[in-house]
Amino acid sequence: MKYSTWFLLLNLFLFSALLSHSQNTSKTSPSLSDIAWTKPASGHITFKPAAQISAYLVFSRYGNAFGLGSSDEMKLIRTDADKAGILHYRYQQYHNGHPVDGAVFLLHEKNGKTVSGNGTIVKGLQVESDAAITSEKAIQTALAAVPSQKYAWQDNSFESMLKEVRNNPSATCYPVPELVVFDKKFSGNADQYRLAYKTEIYSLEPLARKYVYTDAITGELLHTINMIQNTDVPASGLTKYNGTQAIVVDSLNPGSYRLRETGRGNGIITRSTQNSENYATAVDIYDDNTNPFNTDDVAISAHWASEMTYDYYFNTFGRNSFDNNGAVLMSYVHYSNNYANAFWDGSKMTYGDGNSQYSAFTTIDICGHEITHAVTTYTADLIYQDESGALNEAFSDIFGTCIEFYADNSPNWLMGEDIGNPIRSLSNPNQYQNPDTYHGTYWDNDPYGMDNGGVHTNCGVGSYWFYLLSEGGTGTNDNGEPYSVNALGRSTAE
Ligand SMILES: [Ca+2]
Ligand SMILES: [Ca+2]
Ligand SMILES: [Ca+2]
Ligand SMILES: [Ca+2]
Ligand SMILES: [Zn+2]
Repeated sequence: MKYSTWFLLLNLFLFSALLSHSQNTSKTSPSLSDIAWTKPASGHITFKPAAQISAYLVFSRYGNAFGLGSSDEMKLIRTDADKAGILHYRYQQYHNGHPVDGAVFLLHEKNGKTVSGNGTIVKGLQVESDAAITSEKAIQTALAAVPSQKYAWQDNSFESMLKEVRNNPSATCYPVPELVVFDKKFSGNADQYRLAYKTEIYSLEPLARKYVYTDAITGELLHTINMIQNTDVPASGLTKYNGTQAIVVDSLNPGSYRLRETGRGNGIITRSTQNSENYATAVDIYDDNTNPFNTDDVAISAHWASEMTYDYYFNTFGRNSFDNNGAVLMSYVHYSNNYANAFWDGSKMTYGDGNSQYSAFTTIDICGHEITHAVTTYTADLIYQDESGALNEAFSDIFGTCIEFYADNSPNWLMGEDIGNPIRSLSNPNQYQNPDTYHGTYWDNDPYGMDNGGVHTNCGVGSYWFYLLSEGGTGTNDNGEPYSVNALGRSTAE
């Protein structure tokens, strides 16, 4: 064959390959680059203005281009509108009908056109569709992983309270394993994922709420995630932190008032577990007059802080409580004895009175921190582990501090200063052994698994980022790189 003929054939071959490829592109398998700019590393995409596609059509039309196979499905689980008129569609990836844990993708739409998207889609999954072990076996494994003197479903009063709160006579804390597609590192690499039972175990003694993952084929215990998001804060000091503040209470009759209100969202309720760990026997906080309402300074602090947190989110972002749907802000104070901590457990806030070293955990920055965990659960839903967990903690410190600036007449960039020694600093994380640089000094790899991958340490990086954005600053980071950031001001940064 002459060289020129060979060359011609090669060109024909290339051209026909190109043709068939372009046919694929336009008909059976459109490419994402037709409609959007992508940043594969971050999972962030920006839709081209010419795309003109509504969020509802993105996955049905471009599923292949996102790496979805015939066994995959993106299910819309939630839609939120924000003040800027942008609709946020939250999609959960399913594989063989099972949710892929952590694989959530958001599409943001304005005026009926998708403008951007971000999140995780696990491409090329090939995971079994059916379990080889029973859900009873998964429960046994999960119970062994979370030993307890008393599980929540073994406490009759707790169970009856749950039925009442849910308004559902069959509601129970008894675990119901759910089949999910899971990788304990949430890596996004398909070959790391397997079919697993995800079982929620709620223990009252000791207090624990955990997701336990069990391999649905081998029965092997894969992973546990601690779902109680707490502020491990050292504290000491005053029990009444902000002097006399305007609060709203519930008037039962002229001589009886209690720490409840219904004006903000669907309400704010602050109660006491009376130094027990039993929520079912919690009581309201009463006073026989309102001037002053002074029967329980610790509870009043939590109530006021909840009100200020509600107002901050509403006035700053137009957000109606943590779920943007008016969810009741329910706080329990005087939890247990010598309890130096506070936490959001997925539905309510709980505050301890502290111990010999620290005073009660109902300061404005700590209350704001805990309620922000609830906001995070309903928005970014950052997995409470490793770097996403550190961001979860950072956002709680950031907004806890913004709420302090909003409501407190002596605000600062420290966390927990009013319960004694501050526990963290946003302006100088190194001061409390937290990093200010990604993987920098004090970065915690949590080798012993004490803190979900160092979430309460590595949060310093995100917190310092927000501090610099707000206040500006110059210096050299732990990588030897100089930086100089102009202050945006806190109200612009938030
Ligand atoms: Ca209302
Ligand atoms: Ca009084
Ligand atoms: Ca303060
Ligand atoms: Ca503070
Ligand atoms: Zn926290």
